[in-house]
Amino acid sequence: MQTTTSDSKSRLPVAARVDAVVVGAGFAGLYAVHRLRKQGMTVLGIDAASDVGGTWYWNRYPGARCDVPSLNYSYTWSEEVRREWRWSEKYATQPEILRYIQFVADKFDLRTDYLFDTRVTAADFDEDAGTWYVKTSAGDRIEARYVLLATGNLSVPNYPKVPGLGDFAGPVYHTGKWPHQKVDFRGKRVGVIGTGSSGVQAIPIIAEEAEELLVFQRTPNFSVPAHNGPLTDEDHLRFEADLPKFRKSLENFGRVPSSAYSAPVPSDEEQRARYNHLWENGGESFLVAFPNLLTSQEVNDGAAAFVREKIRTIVKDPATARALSATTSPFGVKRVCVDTNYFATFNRPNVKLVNLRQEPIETITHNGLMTSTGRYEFDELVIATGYDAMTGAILAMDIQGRDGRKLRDEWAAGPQSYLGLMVHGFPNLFTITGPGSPSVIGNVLLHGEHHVDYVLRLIEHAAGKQEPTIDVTAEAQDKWVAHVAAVADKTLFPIANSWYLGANIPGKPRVFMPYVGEGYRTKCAEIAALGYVGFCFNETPVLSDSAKSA
Ligand code: NA7
Repeated sequence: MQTTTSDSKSRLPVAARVDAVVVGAGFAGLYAVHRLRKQGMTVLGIDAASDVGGTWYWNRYPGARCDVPSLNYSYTWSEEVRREWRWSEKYATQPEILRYIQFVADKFDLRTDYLFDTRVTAADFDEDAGTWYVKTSAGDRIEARYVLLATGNLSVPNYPKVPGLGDFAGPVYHTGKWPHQKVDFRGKRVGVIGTGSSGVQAIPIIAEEAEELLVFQRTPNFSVPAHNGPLTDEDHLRFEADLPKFRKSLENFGRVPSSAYSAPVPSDEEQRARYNHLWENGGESFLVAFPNLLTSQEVNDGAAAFVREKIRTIVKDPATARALSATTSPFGVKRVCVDTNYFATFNRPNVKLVNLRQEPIETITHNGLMTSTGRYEFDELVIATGYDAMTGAILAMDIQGRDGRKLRDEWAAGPQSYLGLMVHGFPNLFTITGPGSPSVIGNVLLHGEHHVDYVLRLIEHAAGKQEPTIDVTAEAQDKWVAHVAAVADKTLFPIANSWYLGANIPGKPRVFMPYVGEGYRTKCAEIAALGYVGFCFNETPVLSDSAKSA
């Protein structure tokens, strides 16, 4: 379907019928549009942003980078793109990643099938017609057989629930909704709330520019050095040669390998040597130092102690070093930050760490904030408090499936799904990298590609029927949800108050959402080989009691 990319405010509402609606113009959404079109279907993509990019459209804060190496964080589906694109650095910056996405969108002319500046507000399934009615903020009403939600796992900004936020007189920037024009911090006193990956990336850069930087930290995070650097043609060629091996490794990828449970506890010397080596190399591979790093408290304690020791050697003031050292959760079970000069930044005379565990924020004021024991003044405020992750963007839409069941009710006690891809009673609706799939664990871009490919195969399998519908059985869904929880429960992941569990959002059910087990792709392939067991094609599954677990 051809549309214009005009501003929603100045265009007339669209009423159209297409084969598929794709919500989101990030990596997964764009690939979905491309694949569906190639399959000969009419497609309409919809995104709230003014252009392609997804998370990389919004996250323009200083220092924003991907913490997965660029060569891995690239589409694998196009030989041409891989041949023509060169990454300049091991970990690409946000502007470079956005240029890459724009390059792909241009090359495959993907924007022509998108409505931008438009938010999907609701989707209702009409059982008789086998059709979804998708409604938008601009008054569009689109009929579609299939709906693919490629809404991203980290796309709904979370604002701190502190009084007085609206009273602050200066500019307030959320890292996940950063302005398009450069923010100039020169000569400014800046406050930053939040020290997750976004804060850890932004703080060193802001510190170089601002006159004074106050970092308000509630919980310190583990961070490992990136050791970023330029990429050469040889690096690209080497990666290209290793690509088949890399692809193969994805089949069995899982954050926690099955060998974790029988692996021995390595000796102290062995651990030290390995951690030293990985610290020198940099990056997330620190997380896979040993198969049982995320299952054995004893092994994990060694890694945590090693990182804390590194912090003590980098940060000169012992009290600040202590405050920056994570102690309340195991290493790696909250997303590990990958940084450039983060800890060393606290040696700068213009940077001060405020430990909110000792003095919680009481209120934001017109020129700063007050904690239980102090008053701090600053001119500009950066909020790096993360996202309503995994489910936030999906539940922001009012989605109604078979029998009038609302997704918000079905997920009231936590997300339910089969393979993190489909929800029982919501036929032809696909959650790309949805909760219950590996999604944010590892490389979300490649998990998105895999999901889109799988959806296309499901659609192909259903094709030929008059009014194809694809659903999943309640039994398959219940088993999968139990399996996702059981795998997580055997690890250290559920201990931490992380966004993986929704613990960062007050009132959100505490349920571990990503699939951390091994061999997700292999499982999906086996299910397909068995005739897509657990899915039902062109038949209404026996509907479970709606929202029975709420
Ligand atoms: P994160 O990882 O959720 O980090 C948010 C940070 O904000 C974290 O340090 C929080 O402390 C802090 N926070 C949240 N609410 C408050 C309040 N009310 N007061 C003080 N501090 C608060 O989000 P990011 O954007 O950094 O990273 C998200 C992901 O994006 C990242 O993992 C990468 O995958 C990319 P807390 O730990 O809750 O005490």
